[in-house]
Amino acid sequence: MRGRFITLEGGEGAGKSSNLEHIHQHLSAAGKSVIRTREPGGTPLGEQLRALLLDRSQGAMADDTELLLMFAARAQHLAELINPALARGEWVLCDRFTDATYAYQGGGRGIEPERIRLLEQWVQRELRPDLTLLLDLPVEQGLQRAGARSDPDRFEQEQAEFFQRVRAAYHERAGQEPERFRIIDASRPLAEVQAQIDQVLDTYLAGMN
Ligand code: Z5A
Repeated sequence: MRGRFITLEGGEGAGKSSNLEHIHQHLSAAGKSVIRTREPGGTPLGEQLRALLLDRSQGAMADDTELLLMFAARAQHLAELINPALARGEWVLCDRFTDATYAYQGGGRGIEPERIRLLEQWVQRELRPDLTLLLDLPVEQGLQRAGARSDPDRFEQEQAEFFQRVRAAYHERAGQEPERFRIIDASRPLAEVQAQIDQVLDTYLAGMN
C-alpha cells in the first residue's frame, strides 16, 4: 500500500525544526516507517539548489528564477526520494512543500497563484500531501523568536510586511483545503504545541483504521 505524505508548514520562527523530531517519533511509535526530509533540499542536487536559494549574496535573483529553482529542487526530490519511498509503502515527513511556494513566492513575492499551479501540475502530476500541519503564529512573535539568528539567509532578511503576506497566503491555502490542513496554534509554549500536534496525529491515524 502507498505510504502517506505529511508536510509541515509555517512562517518565520514558527517552530518547524523544534517539532519535526517530535512528529517523527510519534509516527514511528505508531509503527510507521517514516523518512524525514525537507524543501528546498532533500537530495544532493536539491541541497545545492537550496544553498543557492538561501545565499544572501544572490540579491539580484529574479522572482521567476526563485520559483523555477524551487520546482527544480522539488522535481529532483520527487524523482529521487519522495515518490519511490511512497511507492514502497513508507511515510514521508517533509519540512515544507508546495504550500510554501504559494506562501513565499505567491504571497510574499506576488507571483500569480495560477502560474504556480501550472508548475505544480507539471512537476507533481497527481501527488499532493495527504496531511499538512500548519504552525501558525503572529508574524511579530515569529520574528522575535527567530531574531536570535546572527546570520539571516536571503528569506530571513525580508521585512515584516513580506511575512504578513506569507501568513495570509498560508491561511488562504488552509481555507481552500480544510480537509488536508490542520492549523496548530504555534504561539503557545512548546509542550502545548506538541500536545495539539499529538491530537491531530492520533485523530489522523485513527481515521485510517
Ligand atoms: N521556501 C520558499 O520560499 N518556497 C518554497 O517552496 C520552500 C521554501 C519549500 C528555508 O526554509 C526557506 O525556504 C524559508 C522559506 C523558503 N525561508 N524562510 N524564512 P526553512 O524551513 O529551512 O527555514 P525557516 O523557515 O527559517 O525554518 P527554521 O530555520 O527551521 O525555523 P523554524 O522551524 O520556523 O523555527 P525553529 O528553529 O524551530 O524555532 C525558532 C526559535 O523559536 C528557536 O529558538 C526555538 O527554540 C524557538 N521556539 C520554537 N517553538 C517555540 C515555542 N512553542 N515557544 C517558544 N519558543 C519556541
